[in-house]
Amino acid sequence: MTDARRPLLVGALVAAVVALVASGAVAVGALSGGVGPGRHGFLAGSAHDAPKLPGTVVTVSLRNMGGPMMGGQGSTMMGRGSMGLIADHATVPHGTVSFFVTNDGSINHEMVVLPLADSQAAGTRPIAGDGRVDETGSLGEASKTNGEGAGEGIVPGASGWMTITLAPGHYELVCNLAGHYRSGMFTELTVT
Ligand SMILES: [Cu+2]
Repeated sequence: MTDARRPLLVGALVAAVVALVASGAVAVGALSGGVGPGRHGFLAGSAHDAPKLPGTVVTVSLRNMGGPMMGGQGSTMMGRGSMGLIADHATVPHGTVSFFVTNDGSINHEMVVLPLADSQAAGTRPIAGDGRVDETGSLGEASKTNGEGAGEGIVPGASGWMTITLAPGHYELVCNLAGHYRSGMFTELTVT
């Protein structure tokens, strides 16, 4: 270690102490103040802000190992791999279908609806060199944080949603971020 770095270290130490004191003050304030106006902010953007969605609503949970939903349940909560895409419906009637998709993991995820041939099983799509599957024929996706439709991905703890019209048939719900399909982020949806 050189002498030149010492002032930096001292500075960092002072900053850390200041931060500690500041956080302590906040904690004390929260304890004595009870429910303050800032409290509600913790829920902003969470599933509690679910919009009213038309048609049959399919609720989807996106998960990965290490996410908050993992607590003690092990891989049974996850599906088939270290990541999972869990829907509360395996079958829905044809017509208007809405998806309310919550990221219960610790990294960004998304949900894309792809057609599934009768002869094809979910999870068997070829995976390209970039770790993703072909999205040809996609019927739509929920990949916007706290919003509808396509976006840059749903951040941990947030939700995205979309509404589409589905004809009878088989579909696959996937997360197509690099490597996520391979890790288990797919499930089949049958439309009757
Ligand atoms: Cu994912």
